[in-house]
Amino acid sequence: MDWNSDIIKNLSWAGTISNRAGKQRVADQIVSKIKEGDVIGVGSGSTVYLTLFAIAERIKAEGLNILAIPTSIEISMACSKLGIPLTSLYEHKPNWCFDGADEVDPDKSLIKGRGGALFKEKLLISSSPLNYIIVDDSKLVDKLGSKFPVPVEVFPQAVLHVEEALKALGAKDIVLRLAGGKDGPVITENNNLLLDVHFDSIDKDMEHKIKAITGVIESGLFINYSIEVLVAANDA
Ligand code: ABF
Repeated sequence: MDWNSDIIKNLSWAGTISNRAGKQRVADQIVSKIKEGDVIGVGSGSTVYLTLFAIAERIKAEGLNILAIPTSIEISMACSKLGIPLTSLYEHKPNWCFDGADEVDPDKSLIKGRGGALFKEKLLISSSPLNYIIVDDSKLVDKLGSKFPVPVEVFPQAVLHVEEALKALGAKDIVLRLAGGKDGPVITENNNLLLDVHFDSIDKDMEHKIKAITGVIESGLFINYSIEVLVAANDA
């Protein structure tokens, strides 16, 4: 693959990263946890990218043998570019995984899925015995849904049925996610649509209530998962 091609250069690891120094410190904490032979689930987001760069350095410097299970095509490409060997959930169970989030509440429940990879992110976190969530302190909220909507991945033919069922659960605003803001709907890697759903309040059963709607593939609500949260203090 030509890693200097325009297509590859436009992937998000080339973008600007806010609070880079803080995120780098959290990334370094993750990297220090890696042991020879680990199979590591890799989520997405800017802190995850910084962590991948640091993992690649350890691989080069120490000849460390590890395998990564990616949550998206983009992360697969980033790992390949950086020389981090890949595997899948068919071949390996992860020893642990790390990922970002959009919101973290005081109970360590999360909203994730701004990048659209929520289904594979939840699959990986559910498959892994140990999960680190890496965020900067702007992601800490008193109440889930304060800053971000809940992304819901939906089988396309079910979108109107799901919209109605979400309204019955109290959704006050439901937005079909559009590519580039206007160029037709975002299609996920699983060929589904994404709804961004605003709720006034999100109770502890909401994740299960949303999942029970026929046509819903997954939501970005992660309530009461077994995770450890590492927070990057904002330097600014
Ligand atoms: C993934 O990346 C998503 O679930 C979440 O939406 C996003 C967070 O990215 P960043 O760390 O760049 O804010 O974890």
